Amino acid sequence: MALDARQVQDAGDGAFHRPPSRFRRWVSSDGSTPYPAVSGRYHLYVARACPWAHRTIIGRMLMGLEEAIGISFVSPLRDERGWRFAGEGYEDPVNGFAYLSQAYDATDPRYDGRVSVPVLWDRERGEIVNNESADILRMLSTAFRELAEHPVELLGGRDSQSLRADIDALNAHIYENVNNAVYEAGFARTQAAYERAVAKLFTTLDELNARLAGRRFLFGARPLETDWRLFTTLVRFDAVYQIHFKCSLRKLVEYEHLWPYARDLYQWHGVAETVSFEEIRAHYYRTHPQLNPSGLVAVQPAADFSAPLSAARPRPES
Ligand SMILES: N[C@@H](CCC(=O)N[C@@H](CS)C(=O)NCC(=O)O)C(=O)O
Repeated sequence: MALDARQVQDAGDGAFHRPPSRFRRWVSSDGSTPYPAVSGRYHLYVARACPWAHRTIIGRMLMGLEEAIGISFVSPLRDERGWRFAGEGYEDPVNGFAYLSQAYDATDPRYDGRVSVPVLWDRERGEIVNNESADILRMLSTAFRELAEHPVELLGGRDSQSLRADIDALNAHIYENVNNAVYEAGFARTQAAYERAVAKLFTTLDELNARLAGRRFLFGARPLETDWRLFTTLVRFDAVYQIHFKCSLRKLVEYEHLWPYARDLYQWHGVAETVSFEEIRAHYYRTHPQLNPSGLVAVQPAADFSAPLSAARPRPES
């Protein structure tokens, strides 16, 4: 499939290289950019299947930005023209687009890069503001804060500059060794590139597991941005990455601390409703024919994200 061939960027080393996102403009609350944070002006285009888009779905929900920022879902299955609004819950009421590529064309007709989710769309200017999930998640908890119905602190507190640096550093570490490493394992073209990706992935999961022995979340008692960025990979791990991307050394459920931690996040108020295992499994198993030519969808693993947490890890307060 052409799109996947493009996604698997091979620099000659058999390794998967994710191209950088192209639209990186910022919404602001202080007039410092041409994109002021205004209720009703921006719209999110997302796929429930996608771990990057999932970050933004969670961020919008946690902050209570559902009224301020609209959302549309693309179908889990991309066709030869990419992400599609195929009807039956997958519609674009804002622009009536049939394909997400129309949003990219409207923004820059010469754009020839990947048509990826998530996309933050500006209804007023009729263009994409940003298509990088890390930026969008950060904007949701900062620039959009004043529009949020129940804002939560995802960066550890306004005055905490040193914590902000730690968050950025751990985000980068987890991106390189977990979020993107599963793709590097899945799309590697050589045994060596695959094994390198798997090695760094599990070294890092082991490290994170140890870190969580002493604390409920990565930075303490409350989940921050980094926890949610890790969560969207963990929640897909056993259902997809462990099988489809051959991240086979261990399963999430085998980790003493990571598994209850992932359940804790899943059971956090409102989060389970953002997870669609159906769409996740349908998307991965049926969208990469080079990895799964039969298109058969692996059944959902029995381990239950809703299973009660032990008293040592109490259920989150509502
Ligand atoms: N760096 C981007 C990556 C987004 C991304 O790769 N999304 C995937 C879905 S999981 C996609 O839309 N791929 C379409 C393609 O590669 O053509 C971000 O974090 O927003």
